Amino acid sequence: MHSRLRIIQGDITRQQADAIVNAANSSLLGGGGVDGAIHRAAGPALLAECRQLAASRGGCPTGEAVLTGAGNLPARAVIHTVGPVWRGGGQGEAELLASAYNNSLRLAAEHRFATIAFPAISTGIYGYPKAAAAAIALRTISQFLQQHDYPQQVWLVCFDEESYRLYRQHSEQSD
Ligand code: AR6
Repeated sequence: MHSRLRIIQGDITRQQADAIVNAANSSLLGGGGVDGAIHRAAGPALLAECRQLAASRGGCPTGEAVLTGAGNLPARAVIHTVGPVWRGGGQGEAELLASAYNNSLRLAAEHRFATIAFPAISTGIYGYPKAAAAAIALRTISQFLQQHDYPQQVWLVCFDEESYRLYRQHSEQSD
């Protein structure tokens, strides 16, 4: 695993990173899971900004990412990305999941963010198998870090025990 990548267990809304990533949906108007938790913790300023973005650019397509402020969160910014809904694996899900990570990292690099925290995108409500998603997350982030100086550190924040275990397993395999 890349030395600038960390696997941690916890709640992403509590992370003091320059940016935390939200596993959003294309409407950008909020939802359940980590999206709901981020909006609850950030407060109405974040939703107002998301509404503006949704109106001005019609939301965010799957695999892409957009940046907003962070309202009341300890982070400075939120990068909203949209992972794919799992439909059996034959609908470009792996490429779209890798794009969600890459486009989020690209925004962080453009803004010279030192630290960025990711949840396990698509592995909750969107149903992506957790082991396959963990392998893609680790591989995509490691490749990006090899080619870029920013972000300096990436934190993979696991909310559930299973994601934490899978990330650790996959990271040991790729060492
Ligand atoms: N901190 C870190 N990770 C979390 C947190 C948290 N506070 N809460 C949940 N997770 P999900 P998706 C983990 O369902 O699958 C929303 O309605 C969770 O354990 O949040 O990409 C959006 O609006 C899981 O491992 O996102 C979309 O409609 C991971 O975050 C849809 O859900 C992702 O689970 C997106 O679904």
